[in-house]
Amino acid sequence: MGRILAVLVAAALGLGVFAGSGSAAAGKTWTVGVGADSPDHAVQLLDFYPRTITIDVGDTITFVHTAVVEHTVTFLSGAKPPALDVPQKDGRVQFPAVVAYPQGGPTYNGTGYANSGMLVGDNKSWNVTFTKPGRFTYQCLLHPAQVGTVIVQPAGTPYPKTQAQYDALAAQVKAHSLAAGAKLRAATHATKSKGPHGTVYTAPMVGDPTQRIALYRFGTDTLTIKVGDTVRWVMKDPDEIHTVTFPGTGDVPAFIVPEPQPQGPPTLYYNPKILPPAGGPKHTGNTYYNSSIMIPVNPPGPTEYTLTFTQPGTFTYWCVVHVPEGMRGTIVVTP
Ligand SMILES: [Cu+2]
Repeated sequence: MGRILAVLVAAALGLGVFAGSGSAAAGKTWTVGVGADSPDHAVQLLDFYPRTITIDVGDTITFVHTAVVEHTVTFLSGAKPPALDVPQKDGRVQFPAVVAYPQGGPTYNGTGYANSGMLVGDNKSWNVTFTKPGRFTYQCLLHPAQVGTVIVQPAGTPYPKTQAQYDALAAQVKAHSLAAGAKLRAATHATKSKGPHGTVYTAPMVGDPTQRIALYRFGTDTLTIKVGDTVRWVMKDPDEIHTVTFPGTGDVPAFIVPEPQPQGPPTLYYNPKILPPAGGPKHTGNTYYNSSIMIPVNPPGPTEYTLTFTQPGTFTYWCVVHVPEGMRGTIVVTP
């Protein structure tokens, strides 16, 4: 008897007989993509797909990380975003846990702080169920112009779009933005000017926040110069941070150093090696040179870094923040 009942229940579920009763109360689950990039990761789209989604009370959104670079999905409910750097008494600078790790959820009613934590690597998705109607904005804490909106209608309100329609629109927006990013990349080069001693090359780090595009390259991937010439890197992207770091003969330093704790997740610190500038203004050989973190806003820091090359050779440098995305450049210094 029990077996027959089980078979009937399974058949009923398969036919959707119960749809509209028990399963509807659980709400529908939607998917929003977080970030996107070009296959070589040079063009980063700091966006959500779709950017605005309309759902009903009781529905859940699964935010799925769809890029390499870290993002967060963070509902601030009108509060200010937390600082990204917290100086400690011992001189180290912490990357705060409230940014790095999930907090709040799995429901959101329009108040309080609900954060996915950094979506990166294995931490690929975050679920939130919306319990109150309203219009709620959220952002990536690491890229403040990356903002999305969830419109929550009262339960049972017909949906304006299906997931398939959102996905199709998102694919169009993504393709358009990737094309714009490719154009920006093609148009971005180091420029030459005459200095008091040799040529000065200005290498721009750019993005287009109005189109939510960031370039994770240094303008000209391989720049060939002469001994005595100067390279000036200029950070112009208000929605990003970068470094210019020549590792020398060592490894590329980590940006964030985790410190294991007796309990819970590790505490995260900015690598003290990359915070201060290093090496001075003259590049005299294959040793460590570092710009420090270049940041135009929130709060503004250094936006320029200059090196005069005094020795021939081939020198590769990295942005230590964006190593997984291949943000590197090479200076070839000819005699
Ligand atoms: Cu970078």
